[in-house]
Amino acid sequence: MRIIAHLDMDAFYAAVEEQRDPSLRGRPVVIGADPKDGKGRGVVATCSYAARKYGIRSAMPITRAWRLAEAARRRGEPATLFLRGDHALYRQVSARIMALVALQADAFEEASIDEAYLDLSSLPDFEAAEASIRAMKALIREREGLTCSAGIGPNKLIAKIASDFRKPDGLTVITHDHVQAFLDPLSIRVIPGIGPKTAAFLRARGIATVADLRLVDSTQLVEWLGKWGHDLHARARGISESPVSNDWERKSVGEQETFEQDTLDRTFVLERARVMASHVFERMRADGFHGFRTATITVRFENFVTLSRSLTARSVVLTPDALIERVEQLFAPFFDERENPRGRRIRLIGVRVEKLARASDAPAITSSASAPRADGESSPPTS
Ligand code: TTP
Ligand code: CA
Repeated sequence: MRIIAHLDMDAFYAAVEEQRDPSLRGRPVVIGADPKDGKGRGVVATCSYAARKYGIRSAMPITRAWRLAEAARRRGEPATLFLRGDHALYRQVSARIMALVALQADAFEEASIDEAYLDLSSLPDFEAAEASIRAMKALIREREGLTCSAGIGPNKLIAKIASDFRKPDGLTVITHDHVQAFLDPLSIRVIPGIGPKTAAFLRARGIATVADLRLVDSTQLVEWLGKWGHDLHARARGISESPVSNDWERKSVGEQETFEQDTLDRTFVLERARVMASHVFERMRADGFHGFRTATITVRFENFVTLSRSLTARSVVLTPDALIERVEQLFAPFFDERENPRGRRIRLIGVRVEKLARASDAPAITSSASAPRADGESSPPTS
């Protein structure tokens, strides 16, 4: 039987800012784009729990966050501080915490800048695991002045859902025989992989909780959702076999940029895309990878419809120029009727590399590209 823990830092970027400047503590703090007195562009990266009380959330347009903050201020509540964010600092703090935590586990997996899985299966029981995680939380608080929320369960799926169950500074332990009782009353949204669209689809069919989902048989789920239906059938039962991987590889390196003004100026957009591609390639190298196989671009139009397109090479791509070439090829259709028949202006672009390779991984040398894979998702307006 396995014992797996998931740690997730609380309001990570905002908490790091509060730690750097204690006068911010307890105040509404938003990290993200410049709100420019309500005329800013871009989104909220994260915000402190005090700002969440105003309804502000990650990924919300910064203009909306600004309006919520203004409304709160007019009600006489504390004013909100908007910060651009210091990603180099967040990465440093993250690296220190990860190093601290990795030492304590049989296997360790860095899942994102502020989340990690730990395999604690060599401990005698869940009580010992709970004591170990409590000690880890105290250590992180002592060394970095930061709190995190943790979940312990028989697999990664349950550990992850449990860490989100009580936030901030929570610790939730779900032993094997309590998995179903824990999951059943929860919203289907707690299951990783169920986003707003799948949730709406399922709710329209009367499926709102994990208990509801568990009653749907797998052929029905597969009919509705394709192969992912199988996986979902297992997840509704709290089943997940995926290992905590010791030799963790970050799955992608990417960046995106919201333009000051929506534009269809091809020269401008492609120049930004080239700069972004070079930067992404450099960061990938700095992270210890020598190449990638998949290049992905994202385009968000003025009406917020967002499309992604990618190219996967059969062998590892090793040069920044080869990335730039792919990025140009992927963006080209967005300036004509192929991907942009209505001539919509572009609001945001992104560049990402995936299927990353370390020098020891791959025998491959060059770059024969396969056909573009249309894996983009159109999303409805978000504001
Ligand atoms: P999260 O763990 O999703 O959020 P959080 O740590 O701020 O808050 P919580 O207490 O709910 O866990 O993300 C971790 C960091 O990643 C977050 O501090 C900022 C960054 N981030 C973005 O830049 N954009 C986003 O849309 C999200 C969700 C996070
Ligand atoms: Ca977090």
